[in-house]
Amino acid sequence: MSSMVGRPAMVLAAVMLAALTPASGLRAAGAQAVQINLSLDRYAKVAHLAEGDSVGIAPPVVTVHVGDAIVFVNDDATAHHTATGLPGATRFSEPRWSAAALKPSGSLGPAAWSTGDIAPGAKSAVMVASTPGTFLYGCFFHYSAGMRGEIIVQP
Ligand SMILES: [Cu+2]
Repeated sequence: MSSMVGRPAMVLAAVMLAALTPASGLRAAGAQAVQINLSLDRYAKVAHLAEGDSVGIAPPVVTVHVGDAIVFVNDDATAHHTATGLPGATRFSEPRWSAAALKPSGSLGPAAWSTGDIAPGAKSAVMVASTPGTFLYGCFFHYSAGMRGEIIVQP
């Protein structure tokens, strides 16, 4: 630390460089690949979120940044799962999904999105976080069983 005190010009240069570097460039260098596991059997402990209870999703809440990649893994031996967005929802309530909700979207944000059907033991396609916000989602097949989760996307 004492060497930094003696070199204010270098510290200033480093701060200026950081400020000038485009945020997107920093994000690309540090983009995360986050995995979320799905199984009602393996993750049977109920999590009490502010938006309502969640079960079968581990972890039930993840925080990522715009541009990060999220992959959902079906850890069940027999059951099919999905991660399907609840557009505009701020609480877990009964969704009005049609079969169109199963259409894979490849990214997730405020509009309708879904991984589509994830077969037992399979992984979803990469879902890229597109927009900052808090996004609730659930399993198309097991929503009423409490299979619900939350993704917080930071800028
Ligand atoms: Cu499910």
